[in-house]
Amino acid sequence: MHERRLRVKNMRAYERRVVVICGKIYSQGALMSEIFKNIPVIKYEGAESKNAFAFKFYDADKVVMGKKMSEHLPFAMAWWHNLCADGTDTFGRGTTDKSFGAVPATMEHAKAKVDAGFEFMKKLGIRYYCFHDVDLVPEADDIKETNRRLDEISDYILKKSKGTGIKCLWGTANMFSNPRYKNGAGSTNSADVYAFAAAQIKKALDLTVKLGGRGYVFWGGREGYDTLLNTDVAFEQENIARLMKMAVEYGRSIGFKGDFYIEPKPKEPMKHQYDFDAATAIGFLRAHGLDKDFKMNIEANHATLAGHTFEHELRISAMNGMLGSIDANQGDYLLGWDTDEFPFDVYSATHCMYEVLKAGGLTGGFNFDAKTRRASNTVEDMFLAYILGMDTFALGLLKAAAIIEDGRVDAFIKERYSTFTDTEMGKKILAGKTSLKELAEYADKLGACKVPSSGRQEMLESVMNEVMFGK
Ligand code: XLS
Ligand code: CA
Ligand code: CA
Repeated sequence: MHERRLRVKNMRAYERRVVVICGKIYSQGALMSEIFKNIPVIKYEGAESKNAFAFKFYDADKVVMGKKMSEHLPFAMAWWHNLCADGTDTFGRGTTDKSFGAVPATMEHAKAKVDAGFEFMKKLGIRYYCFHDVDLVPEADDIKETNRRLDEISDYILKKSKGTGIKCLWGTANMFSNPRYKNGAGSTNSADVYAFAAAQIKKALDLTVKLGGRGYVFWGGREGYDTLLNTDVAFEQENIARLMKMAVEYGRSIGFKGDFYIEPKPKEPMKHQYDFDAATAIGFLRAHGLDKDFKMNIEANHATLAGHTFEHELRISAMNGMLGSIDANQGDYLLGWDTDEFPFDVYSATHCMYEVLKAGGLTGGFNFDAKTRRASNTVEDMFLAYILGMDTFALGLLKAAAIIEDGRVDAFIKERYSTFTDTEMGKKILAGKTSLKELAEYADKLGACKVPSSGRQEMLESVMNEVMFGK
């Protein structure tokens, strides 16, 4: 690589060094000037606006069902997709420049990402971010050096966040990219790798607490297996539970009061992942006595990969008291993998917000675990993508509130089960005060059983359309 160093006068107040690599200019040393110069602060202008750089539906202070939109929707920026991902895919290298004027894979670059991230969040009115340890700094060969870098960058983030109100939503350790995790982290066959995973979790928890995080995520991308011919599933699952227990113990000992989350996903990168879906993860947590400290972080795209709807996963979590946080994205029904697209499906967002409203809100928030398409490769696209996602969920919130206020769906569901709530025998069943013998005698007396009432699915879907699109 041809590298030429020179010094130039900073256009602003002080001198900074720049490095030219392959004809591109990168700065060295912290540059405090505006990074997204052509992007304004994004404001709410309403549905009539044709300004691409304005919210049409996300009106932070608007009160919906007694709470401001910004409180219903604690949005978070995903450090990895927004500040690190450059459009690289299996077939080609990056299309998007995320250097932010610094030499990639240096601490200057790490700081430039912080500068870019905070400017980005401030311009969009986003109050939270989520991170993996290695999104923040380049990982060194020696973990002690990585940890030193993490201390330096977290000091810088804290300084940067002063007076902004911007905080961490959740942190996590990346236990899937480094080759040492090829056989898993908690589920690895190597005790040394297990120790490295523990060390990363410990540090990521320290960072989460330092940065005011509400939650800590376990996404088990490599916790699973490809073939039973080389795998002891029971052994691996117990080791994962041991690691989680140690994480809870350590987290509580350093004052972490938030929730731990499991983020279920059925596959990718492993063929079979242990946290297949919410029901599987909840069963695992209960079996290992972890259910008091853990909740779910439900990702829309993971739900559909598991063959469920987003709202199904939310409902299963909520009814078990374990709906913690949401990774708000969407997949593509024609592609069978995790595409992490920015959400535009208002039906899905409405179903999601219906579940969230019914559950009384989230203890976590809405992290946009989403990336712009490879072809959408400009800084403008980064903003346009978040405007789309935030507007989609704002619309979802408005429509879900309208469905609840309309009342027809709730009334229908109540009526649908009324043979249990309004008849003698139904009440006895619910109270657990009957037996197979008594029920059999009751059935005998009935002789023939009536077919139950219509499910009226089409009528209810019409109600949804009417509430969503009617005046
Ligand atoms: C990957 C996951 C991951 C988690 C955090 O599919 O979505 O990004 O959210 O490790
Ligand atoms: Ca995903
Ligand atoms: Ca995710």
